[in-house]
Amino acid sequence: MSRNAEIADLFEEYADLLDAQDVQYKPQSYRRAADNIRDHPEAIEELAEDGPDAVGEIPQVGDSIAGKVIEYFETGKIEELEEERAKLPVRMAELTRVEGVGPKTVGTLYEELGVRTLDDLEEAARAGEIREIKGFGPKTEENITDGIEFARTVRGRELLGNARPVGEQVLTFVSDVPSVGRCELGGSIRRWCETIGDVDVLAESEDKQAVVDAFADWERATEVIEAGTDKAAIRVSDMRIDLRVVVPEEFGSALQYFTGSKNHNITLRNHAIERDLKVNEYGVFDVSDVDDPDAGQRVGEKVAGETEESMYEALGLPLIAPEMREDNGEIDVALAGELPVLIEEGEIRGDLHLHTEWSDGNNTIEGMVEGAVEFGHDYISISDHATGPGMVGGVGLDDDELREQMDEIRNVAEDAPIDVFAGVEANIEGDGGVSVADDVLAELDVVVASPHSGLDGDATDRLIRAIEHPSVDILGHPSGRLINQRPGLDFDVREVARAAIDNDVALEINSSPSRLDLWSGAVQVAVEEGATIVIDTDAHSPGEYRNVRYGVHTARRGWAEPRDVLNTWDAEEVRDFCH
Ligand code: DGT
Ligand code: CA
Ligand code: CA
Ligand code: ZN
Repeated sequence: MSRNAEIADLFEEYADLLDAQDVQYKPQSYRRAADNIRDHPEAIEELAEDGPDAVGEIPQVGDSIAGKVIEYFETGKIEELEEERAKLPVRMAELTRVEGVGPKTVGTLYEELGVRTLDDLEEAARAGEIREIKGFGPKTEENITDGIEFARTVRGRELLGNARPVGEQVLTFVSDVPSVGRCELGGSIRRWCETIGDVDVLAESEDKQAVVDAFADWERATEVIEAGTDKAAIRVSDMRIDLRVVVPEEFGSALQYFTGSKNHNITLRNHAIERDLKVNEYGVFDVSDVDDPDAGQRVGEKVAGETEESMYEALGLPLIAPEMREDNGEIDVALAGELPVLIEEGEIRGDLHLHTEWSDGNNTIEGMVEGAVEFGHDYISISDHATGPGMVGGVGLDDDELREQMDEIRNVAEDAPIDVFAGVEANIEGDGGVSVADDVLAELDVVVASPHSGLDGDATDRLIRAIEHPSVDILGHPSGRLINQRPGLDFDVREVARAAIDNDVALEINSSPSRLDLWSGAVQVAVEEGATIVIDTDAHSPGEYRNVRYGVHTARRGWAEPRDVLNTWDAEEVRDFCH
């Protein structure tokens, strides 16, 4: 597991800090470098070992950036970044979480009002100071006030897409500590929740102290929050990592307990009590001959604990996938022997929503095809933005440009080793209309329609009208939410799912970590109704094809089976569905 994302984050922060001070061009080049580092298939720490020239092989990474990468691996910091941090001592990530507040606004607010934190920002807004700044005004101030409230409710929870790579790095590190046998992630990150409070890691070892010590000494830890005899907590990449070390006989029970969710565990415990069993982090115990089952943690006869499977088996249940452990009826369904056979990452065969430099993507059609071949897809659909509401700065293609691009896609498709469909991502207008001429839509293979504007209020009718358009095949990121930034549209998921079924439209799980839209609860309703789901990445570069796993696990959280998901089907079946 590489450290590419960690380095990319640093350069993005650097770009934000420069942007905030109105530095021209440089931020853009740092952002491009960050994107390419994040997407690069080779581990950057290994390139760094080979020296600056090797790092400079990454596209858009010049001598200066390569030098900073080397500096970071050698000294643990980048001097120039430290200087910028000192010049602008603000909580950039926290402040830019407020919708409508970007790095430039943060720079201005710091300069004019000394705003460093969310609290400062709220105080300034409440005192009416923001409207006084040149170029701001009462409307901006009002938007900021609304945004702060939302930003507060999400403070401290990291996106799964940021937490998961860090969690996997921790796992690799702990697994390599001598004496460690099995090692797994637990908690919300193992259940693939869309946001993560802290990262839980569980290891088995007969030498707990040695594992705790190695963990607390990890070079990646920026802080040791606590370190005891069998557990410790450190901070890595601004995230809290909790480690617990247990003996092998209790690994399964501890993993089951610390995976949660809390409510799943409570329902499981009640189920156990009805069977004269006691379940906790130390095992499953038969307490039928015990006077007081609450007399201690390990009372009764131990009947399971070494593996998670044995835990569930002792309770008369098949193993329930971590993604399903949310107390949504999974224990009853498991008891009835009716657990769904969940979709798996390897079953995805294509991607039907992605962008090229024809709109706001950063690669060519050929480049995206090549990336898809490497990733192992059988087919993709090129779906650049159409012009329309929500598309700013001339990003979207008009009808003529879409026709021109269609010719180009057909050309590329002829020589491609996989199926390449001609698609579009059209905008859903305020009344549910679709922002591309009907005759153009009719010629395209795959039409995605998504909301990009007017992203609040109830939108059930608006979405259903878009679904009813005869050419629409996929409802893209249906709510338009951005996790931790804006809540997006409200709609009746069941009604939208029924309309989708009636009109042969697939409902998208957009796998972009800040979207995950549909979210798991909505997927569960849609799948229960019998709707078809499609798991897309909305990739703007080939590296983003990898994000599909976040969509797959969101689908698993919504109990989806492979047949429920359009892009587990073969290219011919997909072509038929979208005809
Ligand atoms: P997070 O970290 O807020 O994203 O969510 P979790 O689910 O990872 O929660 P966390 O880290 O507080 O605890 C990890 C697991 O430990 C949790 O999923 C279930 C278990 N657990 C923690 N506290 C309790 C509790 O009070 N009762 C029960 N039954 N389980 C608990
Ligand atoms: Ca946790
Ligand atoms: Ca925890
Ligand atoms: Zn898109």
